[in-house]
Amino acid sequence: MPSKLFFTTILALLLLQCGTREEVPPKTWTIQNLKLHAQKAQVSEEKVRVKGLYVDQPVPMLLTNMLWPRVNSKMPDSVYLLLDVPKDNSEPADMPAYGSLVEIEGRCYQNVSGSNKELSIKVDHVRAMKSAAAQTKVYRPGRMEFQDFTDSVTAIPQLIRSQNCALLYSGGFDRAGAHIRFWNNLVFMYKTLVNVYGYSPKNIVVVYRAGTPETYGPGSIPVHFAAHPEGLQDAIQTLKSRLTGENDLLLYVTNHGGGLHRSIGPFGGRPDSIAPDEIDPGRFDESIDYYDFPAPLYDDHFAAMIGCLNFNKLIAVLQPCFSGGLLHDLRGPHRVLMSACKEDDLSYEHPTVPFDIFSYYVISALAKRDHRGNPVNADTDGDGRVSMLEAFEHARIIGAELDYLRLERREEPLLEDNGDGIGVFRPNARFGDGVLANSAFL
Ligand SMILES: [Ca+2]
Ligand SMILES: [Ca+2]
Ligand SMILES: [Ca+2]
Ligand SMILES: [Ca+2]
Repeated sequence: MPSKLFFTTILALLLLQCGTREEVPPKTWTIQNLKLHAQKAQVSEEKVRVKGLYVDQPVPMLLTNMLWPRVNSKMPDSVYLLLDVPKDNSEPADMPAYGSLVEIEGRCYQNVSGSNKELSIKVDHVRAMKSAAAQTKVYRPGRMEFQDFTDSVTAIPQLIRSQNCALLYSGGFDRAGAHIRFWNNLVFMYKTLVNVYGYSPKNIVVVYRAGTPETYGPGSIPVHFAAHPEGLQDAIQTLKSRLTGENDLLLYVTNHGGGLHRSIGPFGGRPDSIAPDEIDPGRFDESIDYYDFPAPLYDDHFAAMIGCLNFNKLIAVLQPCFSGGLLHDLRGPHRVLMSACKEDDLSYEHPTVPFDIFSYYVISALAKRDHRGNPVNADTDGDGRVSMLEAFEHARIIGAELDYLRLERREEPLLEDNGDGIGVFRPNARFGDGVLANSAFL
């Protein structure tokens, strides 16, 4: 009898304990602390609560700050947390608005995606921290907005086909970093080259993410190679066979870039220790991201690859953060190089359309229309053609007018074409940087 009483007591205690455990709410974490915790301990189906800003693009995530998805530099690991949203809960009506502050409850787990070890939350509950009405409306980048652009461009006659070549590149780092705007930028540039300037599709090499095109929207373009070292090398080999020394090469890079930020410090990139060539005060090599690959592409290697190509003239439009630092590496005669920002600074997404600011205005100027087909006239000298100098000036002036996110300092595009590797913010057609760009056309 005493033993029966003993077991009953133990059973009651166990049940009580289990019941109590069930009722203990999961610990509330910040994104940063949960990431630190996951680095130290193995997390597996651990129940957690996390607060953050919710976004659903390019994949569902919590963020510490809405600036991160806007800049063209890889997000630090501590500022975002991937979310697994259950299918039956993924209807827009059930999910919070883009950019709103939420508390997520769910179970965290780690998996390996490409070269990255990712921490994700399987979402059980989402609670908005403010009512929908109280939320500040945040611009959510869309996927279909360039549909009108593709419809508005008509193919030009076979008669005036261009012999020029192009390399269009975007890596994106990983699925959390590969923004929709990178693809939109590529599509806008590709359509402009083919439909407005008569580039032959066989002379345009597209290197993008894992090597396959996005499937959304009717504006799809071919993708030839994956954005990893072998893919880029294959792209260079292809261009070698297309370039004769008499045709031009357009190089367009839209992506994340790394370098030395003037106030934040290192942000990717690397100290210029291997074959030193840098002249900036920080002596830093800039980098461009691949997709799902552990190391980035450094400017020295990129410049060497471009340098082995036999083009008549190189026209480069460089969108990544720190892209001003690529100008010195890529310098040379017969080269018009333009960057979205300075060597020590970030470049940004456009605040109201799903493109990057600098790229959007350069491409619109060249296309003579925006992505919706509205006419754009950047031909300031009225000769009926848009020179690379006119396209740069159009982007520089309109970009400067955008008081984007009330940033203390906006991005400052640079143009370099006199071969000294130093870009200027105000080029001109008569002397120094700008002379070559004034006579350079697609
Ligand atoms: Ca370098
Ligand atoms: Ca550099
Ligand atoms: Ca003109
Ligand atoms: Ca210069």
